Amino acid sequence: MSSTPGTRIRELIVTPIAFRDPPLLNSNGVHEPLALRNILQLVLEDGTVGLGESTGGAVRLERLMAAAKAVVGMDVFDTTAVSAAIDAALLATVPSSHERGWTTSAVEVACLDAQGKLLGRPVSDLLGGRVRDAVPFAAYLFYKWAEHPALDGRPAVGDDWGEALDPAGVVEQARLMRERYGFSSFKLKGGVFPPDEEIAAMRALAEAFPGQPLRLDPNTAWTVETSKYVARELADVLEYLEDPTATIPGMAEVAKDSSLPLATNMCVVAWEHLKPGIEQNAIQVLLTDHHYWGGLRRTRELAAVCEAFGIALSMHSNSHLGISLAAMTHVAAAIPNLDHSCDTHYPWNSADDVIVPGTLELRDGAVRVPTGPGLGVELDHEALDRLHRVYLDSGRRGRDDTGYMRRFQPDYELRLPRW
Ligand code: GKR
Ligand code: MG
Repeated sequence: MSSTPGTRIRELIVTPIAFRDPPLLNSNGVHEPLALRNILQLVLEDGTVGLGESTGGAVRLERLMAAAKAVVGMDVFDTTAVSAAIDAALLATVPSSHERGWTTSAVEVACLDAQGKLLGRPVSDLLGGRVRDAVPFAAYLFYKWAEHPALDGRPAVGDDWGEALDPAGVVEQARLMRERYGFSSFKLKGGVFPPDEEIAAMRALAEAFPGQPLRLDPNTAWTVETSKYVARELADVLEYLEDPTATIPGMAEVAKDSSLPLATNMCVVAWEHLKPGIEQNAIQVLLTDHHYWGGLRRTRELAAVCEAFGIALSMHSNSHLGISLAAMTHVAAAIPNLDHSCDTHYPWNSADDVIVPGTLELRDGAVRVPTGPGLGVELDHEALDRLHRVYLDSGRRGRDDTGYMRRFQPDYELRLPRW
């Protein structure tokens, strides 16, 4: 591809950061006090900067650094070649296409942000234009402790969400989520307590929020038989049940027995999983995630595949900040067949954002699609420097929910399925 002077990539700067995260429980343990992300600044020869955000940790950081070497001198509009160059650079050391996808995706988002800035158009326009002005999100509810307990001389760290360890606590958290952000659909992260307790929590939510969409995601904490049982019990309560059990064949077994749609962000996470997933009718809803499906354009293509095969679409999230939220919002705005509100961890982490406040706001359970050039968000350099220092000082280089849980419950074991 020929390139206009100035549109070639001069440098890709990757900055690892750490930000506060509450003690959220899941089937693997509990979130540590700091979550990790990598922030990308793709600098073009003319000085334009495209932003990206990806999961954190030393392993992903190293791959992004390899990508940074591979893309120098390439044209920012040539995203297919940019992704191919990164893929080729990682192939020998990263055999999984899903794993390579995390890296190519982050860089593609930064390219699209830069393209939008050069053209003076929002990223949603580069994806075919927005079909909605605001993107609906679900309240992402977690069982949680009231605070991170004191540890190794560090005092306890509380937050303003309180404890949620039973149905009443979950309903209270949902009320707070609705009060603060206006959410009208709710997802509970399950796989923490025995299934009957989580069934009771979902029933309590249904009673507290009649007619509002609800979903439950135990991250494969259950056997096929337990999953069938929960699916039967909650058939009239949930819009979908997410990853009750592991693997495509496991999910297919549950689906045979259930009228409740099954959703995943765990067993279909790469292009080669689509064929078996569809052939075995393992899933009825796919949670897309541009962070590993190859970026925003590939997510748009994935939506078309899902449309062709009658698979409904929702969106997955991990702990994240505003650059990711902006990217999620742009791509969700450009997908006609988005059937469910998207997931977001943003309320848990937004206090430590790296973007200048003002553009992105969760209001009435939705985020208005930014209309400024590119992603429409601006990097707060001071916040980035501060969170980078937090990362360096913390010594943390990966996520370990299980290890952290063991600090408080030494006999805690990671067992999947647990029930
Ligand atoms: O943050 O604890 C968490 C979630 O469990 C996250 O790790 C999952 O990737 O949100 C995710 C999901 O929907 O499975
Ligand atoms: Mg999930």
